[in-house]
Amino acid sequence: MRIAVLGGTFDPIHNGHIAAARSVSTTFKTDEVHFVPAYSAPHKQSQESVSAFHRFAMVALAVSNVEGFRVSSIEVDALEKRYTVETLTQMRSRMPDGDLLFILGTDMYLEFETWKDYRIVMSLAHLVVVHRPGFSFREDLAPYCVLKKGQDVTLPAKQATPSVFYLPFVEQPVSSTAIREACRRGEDASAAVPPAVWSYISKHKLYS
Ligand code: DND
Repeated sequence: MRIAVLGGTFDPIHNGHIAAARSVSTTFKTDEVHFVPAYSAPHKQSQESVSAFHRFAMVALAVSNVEGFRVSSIEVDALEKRYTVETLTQMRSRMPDGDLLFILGTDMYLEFETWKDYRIVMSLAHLVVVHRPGFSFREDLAPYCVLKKGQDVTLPAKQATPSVFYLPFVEQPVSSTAIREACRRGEDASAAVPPAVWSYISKHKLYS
């Protein structure tokens, strides 16, 4: 079993998240991609704009008709802040032998050594860093492998040494912040999110 995990605040989930997950899924031939909405993001001082309930619901709507994509309640069920190291430890205990990959954008990788027990995170899962426009890939943290689109990838058999893969070909300029701001201005941001998510945002007037 090979599972890729995309953790996020998803406030809201958008087409950039979906496209990044698709690229990882295709490149690594994953069996499943698990989207893990945070109950409360560990690194953000301010509160999320909308509740974990709404953010979870939007992720569920976005992935429900995509083969191999799942939404995981592992963090929202905790009803408190969860660190990625805790989430991956829990996932690893349920799947001791499979391949676990953790997806993050270049923006998050830039501050990765500030994450709780980041070295342990790297021993629990292969890191897959996807390019996020405006944020360069850092080369100083760990050995890494830059992948080309369509390249065949062999994962190291054991997690003895941390492995970091970089996908430079993901090119999605969309952001949750821009979507929230557009909604606040009363603009149409429907092109940036899956249709079911836009209907949900509109129905519940989430960011207006
Ligand atoms: P975000 O708040 O950045 O999520 O959180 C990302 C994950 O990092 C969550 O699972 C957090 O729990 C975890 N984290 C952060 C800090 C500290 C710790 C853990 C810790 O354990 O100490 P967003 O919803 O904003 O984004 C989700 C992911 O998608 C991120 O990795 C982001 O970089 C990426 N992304 C894009 N990638 C490519 N193109 C785009 C993207 N927009 C977001 N346009």
